[in-house]
Amino acid sequence: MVNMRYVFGLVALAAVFGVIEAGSGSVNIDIAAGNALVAKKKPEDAIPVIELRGEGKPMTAAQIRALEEASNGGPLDIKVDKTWRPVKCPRAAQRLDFVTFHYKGFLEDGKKFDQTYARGPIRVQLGVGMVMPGLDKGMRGMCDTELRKISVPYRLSRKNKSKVWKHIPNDEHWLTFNIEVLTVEEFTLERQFAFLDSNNDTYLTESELIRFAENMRKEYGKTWANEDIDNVHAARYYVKYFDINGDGKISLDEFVKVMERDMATMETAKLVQTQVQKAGKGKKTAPEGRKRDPGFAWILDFNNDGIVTVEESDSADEVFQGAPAVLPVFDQKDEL
Ligand SMILES: [Ca+2]
Ligand SMILES: [Ca+2]
Repeated sequence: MVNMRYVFGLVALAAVFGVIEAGSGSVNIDIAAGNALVAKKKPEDAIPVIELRGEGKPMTAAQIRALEEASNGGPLDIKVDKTWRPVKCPRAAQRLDFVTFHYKGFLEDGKKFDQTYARGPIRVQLGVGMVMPGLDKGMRGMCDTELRKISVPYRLSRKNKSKVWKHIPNDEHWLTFNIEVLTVEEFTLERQFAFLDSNNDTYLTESELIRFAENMRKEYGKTWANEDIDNVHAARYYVKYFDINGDGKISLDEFVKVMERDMATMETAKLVQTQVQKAGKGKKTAPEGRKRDPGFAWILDFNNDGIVTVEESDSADEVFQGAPAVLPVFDQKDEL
């Protein structure tokens, strides 16, 4: 659904671009050609917006988006209105923190499409693809009990359909969320382990990891970037990656030890990268990809540099069919 007042505003904008011909009955969003036309036409040619309203087909949401982004000079970003902030903020939410929140969601015309107050709050981990990119970004820095109004443009509201997000409209140009954060839980390895240990028995098993992946997809629309990855293979690989004493399951101690080992390696990689960057005088040399996810997808970062490149992700379905290159072998004195 598209707010009509908004359409008129954009029609006026389109007229400025010179892309709408009065009476032609069609709307052509060819910005480059439009700019060429603007150069030739006199300013008054850009005015007949009112006559246009009744004519031609209404613009599609995609056409309006193209116009708006052209006038913006690039993709649109979220708008954040800090409605209310508590005086005390024990933890401002950062990437990987767990945030529990309520939302009321509104369409462009101000109509409420959904709210979570009746069915209970949502808990997500930030920065790992559990929530639409616009909200993930807009909730950074929020504190317990803080209120924000976050407006999310189309491109940043895309999310696979899932149980938790099933009420989010798919074709809305802008969505506005009134967010109320209940709690921000700082990222710790213990908390990450508990998040993966869904049956709360202090061990992670293959079947539990498979269920975790299934649950992420069904509930939050979160999937592997490489859809050829087989959850059974990935779970087997994951257990081998963490299982120090070889009993086929992962204890909290094992999890923490292997995570800390990897995080130390990542720190070193980052330091080296910084040195290289300095030596290269600002030349861009850092690997491109997604930041490493501390959940099931931790095992995707094969070279332990903290970034999951497209190559790493693309090769993962094959790699997971074998054994990890680095096995969790620690000093005998450290044996659990
Ligand atoms: Ca368990
Ligand atoms: Ca990597």
